[in-house]
Amino acid sequence: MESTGKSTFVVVANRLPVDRVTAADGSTTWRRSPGGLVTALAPVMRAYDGAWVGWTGSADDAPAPFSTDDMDLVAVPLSPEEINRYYEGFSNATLWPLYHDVIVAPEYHREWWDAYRRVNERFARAAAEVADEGAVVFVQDYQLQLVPALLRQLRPDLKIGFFLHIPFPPTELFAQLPWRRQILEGLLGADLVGFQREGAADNFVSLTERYTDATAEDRRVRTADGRTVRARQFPISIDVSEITDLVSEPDVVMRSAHIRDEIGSPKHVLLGVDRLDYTKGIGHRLKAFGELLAGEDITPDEAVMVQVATPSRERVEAYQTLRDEIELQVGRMNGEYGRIGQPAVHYLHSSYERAELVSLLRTADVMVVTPLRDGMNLVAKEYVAARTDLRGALVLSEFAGAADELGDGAFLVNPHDIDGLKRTLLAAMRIEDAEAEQRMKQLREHVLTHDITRWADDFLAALIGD
Ligand code: ADQ
Repeated sequence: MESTGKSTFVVVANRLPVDRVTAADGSTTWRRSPGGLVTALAPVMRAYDGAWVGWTGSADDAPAPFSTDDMDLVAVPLSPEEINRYYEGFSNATLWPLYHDVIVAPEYHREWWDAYRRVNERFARAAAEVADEGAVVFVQDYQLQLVPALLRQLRPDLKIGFFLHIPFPPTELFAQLPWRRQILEGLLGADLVGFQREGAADNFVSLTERYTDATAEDRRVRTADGRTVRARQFPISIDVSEITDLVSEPDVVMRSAHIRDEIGSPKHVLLGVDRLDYTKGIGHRLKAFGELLAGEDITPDEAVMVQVATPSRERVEAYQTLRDEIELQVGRMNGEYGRIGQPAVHYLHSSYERAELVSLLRTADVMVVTPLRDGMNLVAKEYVAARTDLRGALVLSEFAGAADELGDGAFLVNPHDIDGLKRTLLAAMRIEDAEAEQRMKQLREHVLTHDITRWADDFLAALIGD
């Protein structure tokens, strides 16, 4: 359907919340993509005649604005060179590693920065065109950190919020960035800047004092031109009802029992579900599990690991290297400890339907979430939501944002400490039913009362109500 007019609520994100579906006759339609953000914002979209500004995911793709699911969609085109420099380059090979503790060395290239700036300007112009007088604009994530200030220049009448889904690094790391002042000034164009963790908001505030002309008191930054910008944590969450609805489906219950059978009904099923990303600590968890098998703390009959590694950013070099490393590690472990029809690690490099993913979560006795750094980690929360049976144990890295909220019920670990990780995995495997139930109750109490809708409501109330 064609659209549109002006909108009083505008979301700006790298990707549009839809995927193109091509029918047999070549005609195309759009299907809402899965994901918490669009689910959370859909009711706000409907209520306020909302628009979403973003890229379709294909090069040089610029369909005219259109409507679907009560949302006006405004496509921002990217050329193949921009995809390479702005998206794969500056976003995913400069900012992503820099903001995740430099696990991989960030690359600094001036032509990537130029593309980042140009693309951010294009997103800001598109948002400025679609926003009604006095509209609320909600900008998402690290790919678009310049948009708040660029948009404010074009449209000082707007109320602008920004949310960063990934960590915000401390001074010692952020200071490396040749364009640190420009990024901070970009963010300071917002009225409210949201982070996953309190520490990230603190990092941002002290960095603005150090590298811009702003001054700060508590979490309020006073800009050189006299505006106040607030910074605060808004820990993101999941669509709890999506998971609990799936869990209650007979197919999912049956599938979960099947999966356990298919992997040889071991006493303990350990599960990891991650994008194949070097931030997720997949290698560390495999190493710890391998050493447990090597030391005969557990046998391959007793414990099996399932590792889902979703293909991700496959054109970025560090991701190609990581894939080789992980697959080598899995191959070695299976060569060493597996038997015919009975690998020690079931490694699945694939994307899955939600029902299959939830079936896996229900099968896992121990969910192993060991990122070296993670903004939040939704998989940890999805596991908790899936355990309506109050069983299972969550091993969670203290470097995931989720540790702030789930630290009491989860087994917290430092994934760099391989001995600690081994001890924790064993403790989680050997947990008594009563303790598992008590921990899971505690975890569920938090996750069920803090879902994605609450996150969106909290952020927008703080933005609009100031
Ligand atoms: P991600 O780094 O992608 O997100 P995460 O928070 O775990 O990480 O979200 C991944 C999502 O993808 C989950 O909903 C998960 O169920 C789904 N998923 C994973 N593997 C899948 C597969 N094989 N098939 C289908 N679905 C799969 C970034 C930040 C995080 C932050 C989120 C939200 O890096 O720290 O929590 O954004 O802000």
